[in-house]
This record gives sequence, C-alpha cells and structure tokens, in this order.
Amino acid sequence: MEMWRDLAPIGRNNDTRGYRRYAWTAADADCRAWFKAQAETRGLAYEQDRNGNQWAWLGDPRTGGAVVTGSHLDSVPDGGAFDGPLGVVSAFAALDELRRRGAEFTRPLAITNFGDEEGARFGLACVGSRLTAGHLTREQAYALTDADGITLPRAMERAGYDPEAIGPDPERLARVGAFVELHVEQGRALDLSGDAVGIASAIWPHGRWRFDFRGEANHAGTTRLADRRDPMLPYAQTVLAAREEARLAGAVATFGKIAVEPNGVNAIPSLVRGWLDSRAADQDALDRTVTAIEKAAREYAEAHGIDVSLTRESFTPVVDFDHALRDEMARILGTGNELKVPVLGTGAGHDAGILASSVPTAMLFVRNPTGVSHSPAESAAEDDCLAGVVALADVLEGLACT
Ligand code: HGY
Ligand code: MN
Ligand code: MN
Repeated sequence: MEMWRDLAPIGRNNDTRGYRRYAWTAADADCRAWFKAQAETRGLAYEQDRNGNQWAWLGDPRTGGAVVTGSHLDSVPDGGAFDGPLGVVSAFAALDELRRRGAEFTRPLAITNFGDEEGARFGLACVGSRLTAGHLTREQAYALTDADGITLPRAMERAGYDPEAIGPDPERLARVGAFVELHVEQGRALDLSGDAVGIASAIWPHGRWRFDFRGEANHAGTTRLADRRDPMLPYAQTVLAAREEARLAGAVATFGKIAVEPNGVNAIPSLVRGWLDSRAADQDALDRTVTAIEKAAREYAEAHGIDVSLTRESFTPVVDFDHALRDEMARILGTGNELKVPVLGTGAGHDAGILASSVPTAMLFVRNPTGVSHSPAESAAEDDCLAGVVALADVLEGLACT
C-alpha cells in the first residue's frame, strides 16, 4: 500500500482522475524515479538497458537463466491506475513476500519496467520491449514522431537518454530464462468465473491503421452542399462500416482517435485522420475485418470525391504463450495437475507478447470487477491484488528458488 501511495499521484489529472504518463515526459521520469527508489530500498542492482527499460536485479545476471517479472508504468491518455503499475508493484511486493518466506534463490531474479508500452505519444505500442527484442529497428524508432512533431530520439535526449544507444539487446535476453508479467485483467472473464487470478493462454493478433481522408477546405456557411469535398463524410461512414464488419467477423474495431485539419467549427476540413484499432481471435478474422473496412473507406471516399490513404502504424501477430511455462505455473498455483486457475486469452497487447518471441513468457491476470480498462474507472479489489502478489510469489519461488 505504501508503494501505491507513492506512485498513485504521479501523472494523475486532477479533473478526470485519469493518468497521463506518456513516454519521455516529466510524469514518465517521475515514474522511473519511483521504480529506481523501490529497487534501491530493496538492495537490488538497478540499471537501464540501452532502450531505457529499467531492470532491478537480485543475484548476478551473468549466471544466466534469470527469472524476470515486471510490466510498464506508462499509460494511455486518462488511463487507469492498474494497467501496467499493478504488475510492477506486485513484482516488488512478491519479492518482499519471498524474503519473508526465507526463499533461497538458485537463479537470478529481475524486476522490470518496460518503457512506452502504450504508445500513447508516438503511436507504436511496446516500443521499449520491441527495441530490446529486435522487433523495431533504430531507423523505424527514429521516424516516430509525436503530435507536436517531436521525434522519439529528440524526446529521449531531452529526458537525458542517449538515443544513439538504442537497438536490439540479444545478450541481455539470452540471460533470461523466463519472463512472467502480472497484469490487471482487461475484461470480465475472472469476474464471471469467480476467480481472483488467471493465467494467460494467448494474445489476439491486433494492430493500428491510420486512415487519411483528404478533401477541400472551404467555408462552412457559404459553400453549397453540391460543391463540397468534405472528408468528414467518408470518415463517418467508415466508422460505422468498421463496427458492422467487426460484428460480421466476430472481431473488434475501434476508431478512438481523430485529427482534423484545420479543425475549425466553421470550416469544412481539408484533412480528416482517423486511427483504427482492430483485433480478432485469429489472423484470418482480423485480415477479413481490416480488408473490408479499407474497401468501404475507398468506396465512400470515391463517392465524395475524396482521396483516402491507409497506413499500418502498429501490428502484433497472435501470441501463444509458452505451453511448458504456462502449465508449470498452473501446476504451481493449482493443487496437483488440474487447472485450479483459469486459463484465458486476451485481446490486450503486452510487453510479454513482444518478449514471447525471444524468451519463454507467461502472464498472470488479476480480477478486474468491472472489466473496464483504459479509463479512470479501472479498478481492482485489494484482496484480489494481494492474491495476485501471493500467486506471483508462488510462481517466482517455483521457478527461481530451491
Ligand atoms: O492496446 C493494448 O492492448 C495495450 O494496452 N497496449
Ligand atoms: Mn493498456
Ligand atoms: Mn498494460
């Protein structure tokens, strides 16, 4: 509770009570300072990797086979308190619990905070873990730009980091034997099953596509309807088509962000930019959905004399978590072999999903009583959070201690 007391005020907007912890901003720096303090008060060896991800070590990493646990501290705009931070706070609390138990570590342990998981500022999810896992090249990272035109390397520099250092870190990942991320569930499966803790089976394939509808700026009051080339119209029709195509494919599709130029009440826009987030349980359904939405957008744009272009800004293929690690966790948490702890898929992306291509990876979910996430209303009961800490401690003990 002390950790939450110190972390909770950082980056919280007093009006919305939502969090605005964006990569390489002052709020992010304060979260990082909090992480460093938690590591140092526990006598852990603190370091940052070349991509700015934070690591707190118990034992010598060069031994290899480290058991690593952690999550992220950054947020979506006006995000909730638990998405990300619950995994980091629980990691430190699980270590405290293992020390209380007198656990003997036979492998190094590390606690991590992966930077820029939400991609709220630069548009790409999981930048810190993608860079370290080699899924994002320096060139691609250097091309990331925020809404004010500040590039990622510039933002890193202003935050005191050397952007020249960024890049893949295979040596570091070679020392990791297993990565376990605890995360608040973003959905209601555990609430419906009546369980405090669950194990992840898979992450749905998901991505972000930017639609640019270009029309002709003009006067809202004096331009006849017949003379307009208004990009807002095909945009609006595409949003409705996205919902219908997702419904038909059993997928999800969201237009949650829009940018309009010149964005004046009395001006017909010249440009309407809409960002689509779409996800589905399998790649086929996702492909069908996005292809159908793109087709609809082109037809609507054509009908209004509008140019439309589509850019895929972020994509993560399906992640099927390591079966051996998943089953080992289920054995540790359950009694005997039956799965006492439910195993569930998720449509939410995570750093664990990125690292799964490099190291054996697993996730633990903690019940979210309403399922609401990416909102100030996100919640988790204290008892469930404590159950998550005990479950994580049990898993870490089973994986890293005698
Ligand atoms: O968008 C996601 O699924 C994650 O919260 N970054
Ligand atoms: Mn999130
Ligand atoms: Mn998250």
